[in-house]
Amino acid sequence: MIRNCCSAAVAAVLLTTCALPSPAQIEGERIAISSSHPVAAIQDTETPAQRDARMGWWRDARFGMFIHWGLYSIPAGTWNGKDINGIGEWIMNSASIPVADYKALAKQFNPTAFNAHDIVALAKSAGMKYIVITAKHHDGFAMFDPKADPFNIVAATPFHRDPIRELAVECNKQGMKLGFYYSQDQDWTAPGGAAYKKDDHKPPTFHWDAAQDGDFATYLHNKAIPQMKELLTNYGDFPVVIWFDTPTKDMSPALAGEIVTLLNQHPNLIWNNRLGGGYKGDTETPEQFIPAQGYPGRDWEACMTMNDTWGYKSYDTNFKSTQTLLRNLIDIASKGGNYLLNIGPDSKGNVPPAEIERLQEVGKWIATNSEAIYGTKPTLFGSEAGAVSSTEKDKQGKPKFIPAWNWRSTTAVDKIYIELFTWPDGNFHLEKSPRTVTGAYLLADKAHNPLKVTQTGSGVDIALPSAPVDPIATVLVLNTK
Ligand code: JFZ
Repeated sequence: MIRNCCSAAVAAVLLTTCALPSPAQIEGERIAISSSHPVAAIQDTETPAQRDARMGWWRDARFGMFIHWGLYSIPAGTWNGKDINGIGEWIMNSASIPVADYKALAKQFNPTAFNAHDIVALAKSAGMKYIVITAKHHDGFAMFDPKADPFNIVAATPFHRDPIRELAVECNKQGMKLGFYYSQDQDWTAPGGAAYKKDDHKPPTFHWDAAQDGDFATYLHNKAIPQMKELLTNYGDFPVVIWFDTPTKDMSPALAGEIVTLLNQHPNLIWNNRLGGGYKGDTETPEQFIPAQGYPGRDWEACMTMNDTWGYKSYDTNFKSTQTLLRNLIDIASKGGNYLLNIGPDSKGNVPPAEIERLQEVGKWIATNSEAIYGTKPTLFGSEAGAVSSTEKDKQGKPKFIPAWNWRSTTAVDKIYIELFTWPDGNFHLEKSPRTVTGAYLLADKAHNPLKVTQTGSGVDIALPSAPVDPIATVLVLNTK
């Protein structure tokens, strides 16, 4: 019954269990959580109080900036004169670009307009509390300065600068937190790196260039793990988050355990549920959607794009409105999650103006209403979120959740915040209040002028002025006991 899960590297860890790893089950792109793995992760051993302390800043933050930036910003969605379908950072895979041709892009990468100060200031002005940037995406190109592997922005480009270091310095100066996205499993330019089948971006894996063939464990030992070590130790207080992605079946529990051994050396680190090998990580990561009820009992973060791509595509102008983005933030906060909203800088390092504009508009609202977002608890109500349809079905054939887009709610110890998306005529009526309401005012009203509160049995009525302060969302504050 001796299994290789007790390899020397693994056994060196203090907290080692040798339960037989159940094989990771792949369902679509999600790897099912297995109950046992060869190396105990911090989540398996910490007390609830330790966990609350570790997750505290992240839970309060509610809003972060995702940055997808790399060589794919050069083709920007076009290869050999043809527009390539799909998300921009997948262009090498979608267009089956040979490894040598893709690697050659590095010689042209000179993003002299990149300005770490401005990007951190932009995140701040949007009300974001942390940034997560692609240190290495599936294309294998490192946006930092690793000794492990020369295919990186400092060694292989005329730019010769390390934007991750520059961001780390600025984040320190401006009081922003910084995390790194690292594609630990797919690496399309390293021999042995996994590659999802193109078109649907799902398993099984395949290669389109013989230069990709090789052994996955060797790739992990020679490139991914050494690079992650460098990322974890060379950037001062950062990263506070490691954002893994797209695990395949290649990431066995034993191999993932080697990564966990490394992560365990950084006890404050937060990492997501996409490592693979059966590790559940700290956070659920719904992508491009907001789960109807959040994930009760789990921390979660919805990551979303502003248009239809993560990495820059020159012709994707399908931007969501500020109203949609802001209401997403509120909706997510009301369900106890975080919103990780993406920007995709271009090949010069410029952030698209449409993205800057929207972030600044969101930030304007937050400047007035931050109290209703940061550090709040989820809604005490159920019905305002909507109802399950008795007739309509969703993509998985489950009853469809129909949201009632008229208000959301967030909670503080002695306050209930009501974010009103449509303005009720003169009066806000609550059929049933979860707490006794002792007073009310509009958050945008600096004087906190009291609004008339009338108790109606188990419910309550709040008299409102004739027009909303902000047509996207006006926050009504209920003082409660
Ligand atoms: C992944 C990446 O492939 C993509 O390029 C981007 O970085 C995004 C944030 O993450 O894409 C995924 C990952 C997981 C799912 C879908 C797309 N999923 O779980 O449904």
